[in-house]
Amino acid sequence: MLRTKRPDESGRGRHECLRHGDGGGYRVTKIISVEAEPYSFEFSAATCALLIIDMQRDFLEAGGYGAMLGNDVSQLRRTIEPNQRLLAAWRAKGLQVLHTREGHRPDLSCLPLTKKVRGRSAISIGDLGPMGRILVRGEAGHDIIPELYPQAGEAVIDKPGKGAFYATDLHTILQNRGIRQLIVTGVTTEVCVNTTVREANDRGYDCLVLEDCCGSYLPDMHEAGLKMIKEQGGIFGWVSDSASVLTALGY
Ligand code: TIU
Repeated sequence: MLRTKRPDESGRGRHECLRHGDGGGYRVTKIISVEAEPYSFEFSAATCALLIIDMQRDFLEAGGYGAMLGNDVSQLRRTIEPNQRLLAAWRAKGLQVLHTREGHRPDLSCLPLTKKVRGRSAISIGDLGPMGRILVRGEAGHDIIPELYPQAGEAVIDKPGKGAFYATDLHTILQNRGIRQLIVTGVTTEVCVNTTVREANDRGYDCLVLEDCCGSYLPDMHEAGLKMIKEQGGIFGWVSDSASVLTALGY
C-alpha cells in the first residue's frame, strides 16, 4: 500500500468497485492525490499507469532526424532527467509502465502517402537519415533513448500515427490490466502527447500530463499544448509536474 504525505488521508482509503474478474463486490483502495491544474488528480496505484511517449533517439539526440531538420533538441532533452527520476520512483513502487515509439514497418505499408510527403522535405520518413531509415521500426534512430530504455515487462507500443491508440493494441492492454488513469510524459507536447491524451479521454481514461517531463521543439507550442489540456475545467485532463507526483508517492 502506498503512503502519501497528505495529512488529511485517514488511511482508510475509499471504496472502489472491483473490476470484472476480481470476484465482484468492493474493496478499500488508497487514493493518491497529486496537486494539479485545474484541480487535484486522484489515482489508485493499481489502476494507474505511466505512459511515456516517443522518447526516441531520432527526436531527442543531436545526431537524429529532429536535429537534422534544424530543430532545437535541447527543448526535448531537458525532459530526460525528470523522466528518469519519475520512472525510477514509479518502478521502485512496482507500478505499471508503458512506452511508445512512433514508426513504420520496414516496407512502409503503414505509412500514409500524406505523412510521407507532408513538409516537402528533401529527406522524409522511410529515407536513410543520420541514424538509419527515418522512423522505421528496427532502425537505431527509431529506438528509445538509453536513459529511459524499457525494462522487461514494460509494454512497448509501436504506433504508426501521432496518437498511441490509433492502430495499436494499447487500449486492449490497458483494459486487460485494469488501467483507468494515465500519467503521460514524453514528446512532443502539442503533437504526440496531445493527440494521445485526446484519444485516451474519448476512451474513458483520466490523464495527468507532467509539464517538466514533456517537451516541444517550440516552447510556445509546449505552453499552448498544456493549456489546451487543462482549460475548461480540464477538458482533456490535468497538468502537473514530476515533483508533485513524487511528493504524492511519498518521496
Ligand atoms: N512524437 C511526436 O510528437 N512526433 C512528431 O512528429 N512530433 C513533432 O513535433 N513533429
